[in-house]
Amino acid sequence: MSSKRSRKDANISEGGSSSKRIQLEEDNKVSEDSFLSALNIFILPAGIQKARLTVLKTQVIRYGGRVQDMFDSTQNFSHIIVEDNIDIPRMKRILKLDSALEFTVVKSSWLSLCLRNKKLENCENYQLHEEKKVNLNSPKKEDNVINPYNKSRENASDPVNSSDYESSDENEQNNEKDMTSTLHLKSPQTEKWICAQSSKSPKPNMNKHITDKLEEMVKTYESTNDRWRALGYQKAIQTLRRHPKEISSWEEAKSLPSIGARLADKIWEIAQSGELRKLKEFESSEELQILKMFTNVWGAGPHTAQLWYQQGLRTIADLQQKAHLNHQQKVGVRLYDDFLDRMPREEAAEIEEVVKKAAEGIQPGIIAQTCGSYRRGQSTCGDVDILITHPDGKSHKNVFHKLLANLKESGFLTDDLVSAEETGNQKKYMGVCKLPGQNRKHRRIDVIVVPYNEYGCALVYFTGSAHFNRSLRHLCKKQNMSLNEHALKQGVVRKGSEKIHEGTVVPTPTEESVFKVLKIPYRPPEERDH
Ligand code: DCP
Ligand code: CA
Repeated sequence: MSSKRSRKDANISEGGSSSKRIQLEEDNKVSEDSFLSALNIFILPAGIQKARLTVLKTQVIRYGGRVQDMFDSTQNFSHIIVEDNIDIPRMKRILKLDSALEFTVVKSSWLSLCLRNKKLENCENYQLHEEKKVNLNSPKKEDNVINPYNKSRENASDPVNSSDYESSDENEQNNEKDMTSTLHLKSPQTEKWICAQSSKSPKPNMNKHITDKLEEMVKTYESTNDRWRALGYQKAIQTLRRHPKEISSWEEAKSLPSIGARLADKIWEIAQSGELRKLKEFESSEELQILKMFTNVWGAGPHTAQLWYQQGLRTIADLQQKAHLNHQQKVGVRLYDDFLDRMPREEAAEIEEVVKKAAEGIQPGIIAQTCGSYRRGQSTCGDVDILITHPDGKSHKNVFHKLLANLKESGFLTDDLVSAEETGNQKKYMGVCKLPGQNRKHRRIDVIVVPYNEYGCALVYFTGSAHFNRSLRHLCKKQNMSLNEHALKQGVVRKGSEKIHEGTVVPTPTEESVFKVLKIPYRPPEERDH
């Protein structure tokens, strides 16, 4: 599964280092109208009244801040906002966070205070802290250190990282159960897991005429921020893709996992008539079409789209002329058409070649490998994700800045979206490139530099697909392990969704070793295209 076009979740976490405070000047200007411009927040809806939530979100955006619609633990949030009575364990349970907290969590009354006083107030007295062993050596995280690389990647579309945020625990558990059901086929044995299976199904999708229409429904619900409907449809699509025969009755649809009566109605309607009235309705709604278009601007999510719509903006030209755009949105608007266009894989190969050559010129022996949909063998790619490392374990460190400087000087890199994002020992650049010559389009490019001892896990992660990765992570949980782009750990102890022991790193020098430790058969990249 490929994530939404060129825009993706923040793949690498953490923020706040001083080296990052070189963001484009534009982002740092704080006028009265944008006193919240340093905020990139996520508001946990649990316990907050819907109307108040809407007001908070709208006001934060109104004053230059960013509000992420979905929680993704890999994002660089400046703050997580919670209702005043929510404590950290409850927040972590709702968000299914099981590692130590890396975010500044603040009570919602702090946000109200800022909005009331029209200034960014100190949040110290409103901050929630996790109870943990005191480590006298660890520096205290400053409250108001804001990561200037808050990227407004509002369109995070990883449903498993999202949550219904319903306030009852029962709902939380149901959601977890529900989501897991799409990741394995209702069996604890590892061979039944999505990640243990080849995406090259022996049979083609017998219900493509149905899943194509349902995909359109997902896109619409994503653009209106209706994540749970989008997720419901996604699960049904997965089920239908695997169904060995064409659906021939309502009952047949209804009998399948993740398909309830209402979805069965829709599926049966398409099966019978080839059409879906609801989709037609959506397609004829000017508002929905415009929201969809606005959420396709890089750096804009459903809330920004809604705000623009409420401001009376209707076209991309309107955005260009009248909207208050941040730097990334300006690039997204200017290159709107180019970014929407998936490039042929041959072009991705040419882009890889340019980067590879430049990297080798800086550091002989360097490895530059394009991952993502390209490595999975897809014929078109939304962007190019290039992973860079060096087998000597240290020379990769010299490459990041020099490489980007070279590629900018040659005119290959035309725009920065995120100049440098660091997590642990990994560094990531997100930007725009253009191959030399006539009639070339601007293309989205990510360059990620990783140390060699993290290369195996980084390769697995950045090769994806995102759905495959989610399945891997769930399988890890079942085996008391954890996996991210840095490392595979075993002996992880979880209490509920909380990690009470981080576990120990298992050396995984290659992708094969990751599969081996997880006790699933190795799948080459083209079989991970789930
Ligand atoms: N990734 C992930 N979870 C996400 C987003 C990304 O695990 N929510 C990983 C898996 C993806 C890889 O990062 O394959 C690259 O992300 P892309 O968004 O570039 O996705 P693809 O390359 O798979 O698709 P596209 O062709 O649309 O770029
Ligand atoms: Ca990609």
